[in-house]
Order: sequence, then C-alpha cells, then structure tokens
Amino acid sequence: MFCYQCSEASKGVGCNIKGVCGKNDEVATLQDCLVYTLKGLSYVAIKAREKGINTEEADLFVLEGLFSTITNVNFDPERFVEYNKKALKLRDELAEKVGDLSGAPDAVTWKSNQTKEDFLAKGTAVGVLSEANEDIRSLKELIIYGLKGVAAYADHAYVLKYKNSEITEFTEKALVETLRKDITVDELVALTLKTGEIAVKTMALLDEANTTKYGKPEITEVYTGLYEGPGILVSGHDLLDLEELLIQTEGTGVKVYTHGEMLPAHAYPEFKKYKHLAGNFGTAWFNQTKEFPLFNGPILFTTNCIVPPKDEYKDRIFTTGLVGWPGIKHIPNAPEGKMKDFSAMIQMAKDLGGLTPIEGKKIVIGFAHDQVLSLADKVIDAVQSGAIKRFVVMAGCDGRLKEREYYTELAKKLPKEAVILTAGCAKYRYNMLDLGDIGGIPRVLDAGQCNDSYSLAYIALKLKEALGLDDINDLPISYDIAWYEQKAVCVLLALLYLGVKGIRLGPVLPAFLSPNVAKVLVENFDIKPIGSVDEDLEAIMAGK
Ligand code: SF4
Ligand code: SF3
Repeated sequence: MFCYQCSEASKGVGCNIKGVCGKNDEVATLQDCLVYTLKGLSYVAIKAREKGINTEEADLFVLEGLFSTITNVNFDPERFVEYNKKALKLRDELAEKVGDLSGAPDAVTWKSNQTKEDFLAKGTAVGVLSEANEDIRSLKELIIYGLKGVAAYADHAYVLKYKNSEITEFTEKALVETLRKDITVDELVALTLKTGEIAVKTMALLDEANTTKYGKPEITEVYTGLYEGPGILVSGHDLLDLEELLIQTEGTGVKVYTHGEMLPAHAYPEFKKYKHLAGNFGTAWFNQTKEFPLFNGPILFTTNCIVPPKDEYKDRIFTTGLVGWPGIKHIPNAPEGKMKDFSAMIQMAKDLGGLTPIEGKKIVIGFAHDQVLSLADKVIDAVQSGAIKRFVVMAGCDGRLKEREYYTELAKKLPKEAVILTAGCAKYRYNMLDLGDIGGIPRVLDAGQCNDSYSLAYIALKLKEALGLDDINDLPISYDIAWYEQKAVCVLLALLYLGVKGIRLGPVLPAFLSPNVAKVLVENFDIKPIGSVDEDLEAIMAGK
C-alpha cells in the first residue's frame, strides 16, 4: 500500500505498511482499485451523456465511491469488493448502451473476474505511485482529494434531494483528466483551481439544502454533559440520519446526544423542536476510544471519523451510509420514501439500562452566515471603533498530532480584540476555553461543520462589501487553517479559488505536495506552514 492523503501520513511521507488511521494494506489497495474504476466509470458516463443516455445512477455512485475512500470512513474490505463490483457493473452496462468506445483508456477496457484477489492486483498496479512524475502525481492527487471532499458534500446534499449536474459532471471530467498521461502541470494547476470553484458551489448547495430543510442556524447554547436515562450518541455529518433517529426515538424515553461534527445540528430550528435532543458529548474524533467507554448506550457513525473500535464498546457501535468497519453492525439505506430502521439501536439503548450522568459545560454555537450577518451592524461598529482588531479563521479538522496544541495555545494567547471564526472539528482545540466576548459578540464564532466554512467565506465577502473594500485580502481577517482529511483539502481549494491569500496551514503541509507544487502554492497564494505560536500571533495581529 501507499497512501498519503491525510495529515497523519507516516513519517510525513506516506503510510506503506499500515495506515496510522488503522487502514490496512488490503483496504488501501481495494480503495486504489475503486478510485481507478470510478475514473473508468466517469469516462463512460460522459460519453453516455453526450448520447442522451441517463447516467444518474452512475453519477451518484461516483460520489459515493469517492466519499467511501475518505480517511476514517470505511475500513471494511468486503464493502470495497462490493463497491468495485458495482462500479464495474455500472461501467459495463453504460458502455453497452454507448456502443463504440474505441480509444478508451485501460480504466474503461480492463476486465476483471470480480474476485478480491483480482481487485487487489489491479489496485497494486494503478495506485498512487503508478504515476512516476512526482509533480504530476502531486497535482493529480491534490485534485482527487479535493474531489473526495466535493463528493462527500454533494452526497449530503443529494440525500436531502438537492443536486447540481455541474458538480457531478465536473467531478467525472476531472477524474478522467487524471487518467491522461500527456497532461501538463499548467493544465493540472488550472484544473485544481476549477476544483476550488466547484467546491464553493458544492458547499453552497449543501448550505441551501440544510437551511431549507432544517431552517437557518441560530445562536444556541448546548449542554456537553450526560443525563440519567437511556441515550444514543450520533457522530458524523449526516443531518438526515439524525432527523430520522430523532423521529424514531420521540416518546420512547431515549435521549439523543450529538458527537463530533454532529454538534452544529443543535442550532437548526427544526432540530430544536426535539426536546429529547439532549446535548453534545465527547470532544474531537480521536478521543473516542477514551470517551465512548463512558457512554453506556449505542453509538451511530453516519460519516467519518471512525477509529479502530475497542472491544469494551465495539458491540455498541453501529455504522450507516458509507461508513464501515468489519464485524460492526451496519444499518442499511432505506427504500425510496422510507426511513432507515434504527429500532435495534433504540432497543439496545433501553436494554443497557441508561447512562451514567456526567456533568458538562454549556457552549454557544450557531454563528452561520445569516446569524452573523444579522449582527452585521454591531460587528462593523466594533471593527470601526477598534474593539475588534482582527478575525482569525481557525477552521478545519482536529487530529492526533502533538503539534496541534499550537491551536489551543494560539487561541489562549490571542489578544482580547481578536475574534476566532471557526467551522469543522478544529474547534475542539479551543471551544471549551472561556474566551469571553467583545461587546456581546463571543470571541469564538462557530459556524458549524467543516462544510459550513462556506458560511465563513460568505461572511467575509459580505464584510468586504459593507466596508467598501475591493479585495477580500484587505479585510482584517487572517486564515490559520488546520487540516486532517480530504474535506479540508476541498475547503482549502475553495478558499484559494475565492482569492484568499496568506493562509497558514498546519499542523504540517500535506505530504502529497511535491516541493515544486508547494512552491507554486507559495508563490501564487502565499500559503505558509504554521510557525511558533508567538511568531504567528505577532504576524497575525500585524496582518501578515
Ligand atoms: Fe495514512 Fe492518512 Fe492514508 Fe490513513 S488516510 S493510510 S493515516 S495517509
Ligand atoms: Fe473533522 Fe473527521 Fe475533518 Fe468535518 S470529523 S472536519 S476530521
């Protein structure tokens, strides 16, 4: 195996024996095969569309397939065997309808006997390192990782019945472009920026889907402890799964708690209606092995991030959607018009006899774009009077690396005239600190999930307008982004497309950036790695 798609790539180079995330050689290789078969499927889908053939099933599967390969989503080899079979089936069915595919690349023409061994052999042949040129490989993978993030967000929108053919068509086109042997660095750089443009559109679509279905997030206090009585914990990003679980637990005496990236759900008016949505439990994803033993109830993973489950709570874990772990109970998708069946979890919550109460704090969330903009006058006054000197966007992911203490330290040391804008699970580094407020504006404004980084960009663009500035970079905003997995790559490309310069990226620069590609990013976008807390603090407050 060779995988370098996340910030925890072994030795800052890549995982080649076993993933730091827990992904083994077999799963990594089956994922390589799947990404390749999705490229072949995309090629055929484009040809089919040109002939007026319906490609909806293939388009959705391209998104789902990419999503399943994101870090900490699915570790089950059998599921990847099934996904590879499905990709080939869809490819071959469409190919038959298209007819003449002469000149098609190997990703379209290779035949498989559909065994795991065959998929492993193909995955080994077509993996990341099969592209020999380091810079071309770096750019191709940068695009593919950005597309994985796009795919996840587009899939969340899709389950809420929001779709945009431009997103799926671009995803397929870009995947096919990465098959080209003759593609140049310049072409790939252009494709990278186009991926950023599509990332913005995808996050906007998901924002529209979430806010239309569940209302506009509003300032909300969330309790971070546990009450007595049976409870279910829900992790991940899929709001529809949470809604269906809330409907099915209503009146049963079972309370529902959010975990990780599900925290922002509490701010949506439609979720506030459920009185048994009791609170949020646990901190960042990698602490689950320490925190889940304290939660005596079933735990549902709707998306990333699942880590190798410990025996002491393994039996209480359920996965759904694209998430998988070998031997862990999986709740299947429901037929059209029906809800997923969470009854086994509800029964287990009751049978377990209830949670051991844990005292918690109250945290304030719900600062998505509409809520912040309703405070616009107050915010602009505070900027003009100098009460707020700087906004620092500290969005993105959390992770295990010790270097991430930087974000907690920076948040603590920021002068009281600085406000943190956050989204994603990066917030768990500082959302329990009491950082106070500036004239009623909290010093940590939490816009929501990682996809709600869109809200932060939206706020920046509106502030630019309100302050009469020409350039987004003239705003008193600095970007200090923490990344872990590929959705953060998608967010980063979106910010670059929007023209944001001078982003600090940590805790480490991606292993998949070759020295030359990193140089292009530095020269064109002034991207820099994080430095020491004190140096960065001084530079940030000086607008550098
Ligand atoms: Fe390693 Fe990250 Fe890939 Fe897992 S996802 S194998 S930790 S680079
Ligand atoms: Fe976090 Fe896994 Fe990226 Fe959605 S939940 S931001 S890491």
